Amino acid sequence: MPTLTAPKNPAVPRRGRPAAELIFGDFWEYDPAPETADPKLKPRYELFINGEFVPARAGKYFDSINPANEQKLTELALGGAADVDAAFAAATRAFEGWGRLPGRERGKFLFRIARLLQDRAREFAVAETMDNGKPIRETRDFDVPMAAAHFFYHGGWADKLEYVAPGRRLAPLGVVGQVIPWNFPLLMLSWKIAPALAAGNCVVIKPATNTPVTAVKLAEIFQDAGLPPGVVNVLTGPGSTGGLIMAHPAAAKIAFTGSTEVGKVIMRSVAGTDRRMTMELGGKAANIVFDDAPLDQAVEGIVNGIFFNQGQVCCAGSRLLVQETVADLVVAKLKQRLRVLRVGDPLDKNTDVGAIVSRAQLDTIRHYLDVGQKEGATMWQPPCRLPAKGFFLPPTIFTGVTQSHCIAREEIFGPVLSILTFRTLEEAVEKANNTAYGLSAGVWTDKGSRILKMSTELKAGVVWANTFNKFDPTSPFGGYKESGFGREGGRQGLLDYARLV
Ligand code: TAP
Repeated sequence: MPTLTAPKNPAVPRRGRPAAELIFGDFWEYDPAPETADPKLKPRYELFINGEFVPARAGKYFDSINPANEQKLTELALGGAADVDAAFAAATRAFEGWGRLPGRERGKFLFRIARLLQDRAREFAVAETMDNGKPIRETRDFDVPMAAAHFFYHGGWADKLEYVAPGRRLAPLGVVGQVIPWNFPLLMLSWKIAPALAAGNCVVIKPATNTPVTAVKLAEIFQDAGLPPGVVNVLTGPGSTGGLIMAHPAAAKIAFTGSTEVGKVIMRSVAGTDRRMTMELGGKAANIVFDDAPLDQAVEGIVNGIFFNQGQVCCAGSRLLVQETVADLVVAKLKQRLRVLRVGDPLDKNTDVGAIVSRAQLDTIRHYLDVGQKEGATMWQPPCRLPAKGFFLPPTIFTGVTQSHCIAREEIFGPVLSILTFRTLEEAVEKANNTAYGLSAGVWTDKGSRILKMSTELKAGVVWANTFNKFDPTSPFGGYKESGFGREGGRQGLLDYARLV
């Protein structure tokens, strides 16, 4: 039996005598609870072009690394210019048939893909966790089910497209070039592929170099679902391959999710062409807590907002704005909560915070930790034991942050929260909107009228009220300002993959 010792941590301020805190890690440890399903990884994956797995023309491969232990997971073909041309040629041929297929037939393929993904859900969850470093709890309960939900949802639309824009018909655009990032690899694939196929388009898509595994595994599902050859082509490879896809003359539309920096490069490369574009870019969301908010729930929302997926989330609540009257209390409660977050092996079912996706991303985040301290903000991390190998970082908060600090303005894309305060609603709006981005925001308050006022005033594509990071295929998602344009999900997302006739 473990012996109880005096609590080591400062108690949350209260009236009267401070209550003793129960900090789990001080008294006892969880037993390991590793997920053991087989991710069924092959030693090598080829490109998926015209319904077949084929080697890259140049015969080159690159490694995918497990960020939790720095070991090689598998190797993947490195697609180049000739492969991009072959993929677009296959997609253009496939469009002749797919674009004319009745919607109810296209829908059947989407439903089949969704069901096959559900059948292999555990295998995909483990593969995603090993490739990306995110906790198995998240891949199992969020990434994979949500990816299947996107295929189901869009399967349902495929034979009902006349209701997307009542009184008008929707026609597909043709071949769509798509490039996605590493933070939600499977989910971003489904956000991109499902609406494109439902509307009758064919696809050439590139996953990120850091996380290509679930893309090639999803291609196996396309084969098993009997998807006609060429309807979806998956090209693994570096950023330059993404550039070739975005600039390819056969692309009727391009859809990019990634950093604002690369989004700008792509937009410059296609300036002057008439292709349609969707850009889902970076963010620096304000999560705003008023003094009448249910504070314990708000603290859960703050934790979910910035430590979900190690903070590597475009819409992460990376700027916390707290009303001055409750700021000390919220920070104290937050610190208490962070002490019990479990950082470590992403395959352990009890892990809350897994590995950062790559050494390069870890270095970027650490750079921001230095910058924040040099700028004069106060950094705090809970005591935690990090694994000896792998790319891990404790959850981190900065207090004493001002609007001009880099850590309040730039997207860090890691488990780092910058905390600012405000006195009035007007000041909260002004500070929240004082950013180049406009992807998401959160509001915590007891008053419905204040929620309505804030959601009108905040310049963000999504405003969550008394919750954070809630997603649904029916709900359009996208940004303002440097967070991009176009929407994914819902009726609006379908309109971005079609012409109105
Ligand atoms: P990026 O570095 O921009 O990479 C995104 C994708 O673009 C990767 O597949 C990358 O390939 C590729 N790429 C790199 N250079 C390219 C070029 N010149 N032309 C075409 N493609 C190129 O972003 P990331 O680091 O993977 O992801 C993090 C960023 O994505 C964050 O800023 C985050 O906010 C944003 N994000 C936004 C959203 C939405 S919905 N707004 C969702 C998720 C993520 P390589 O991997 O091979 O470099």
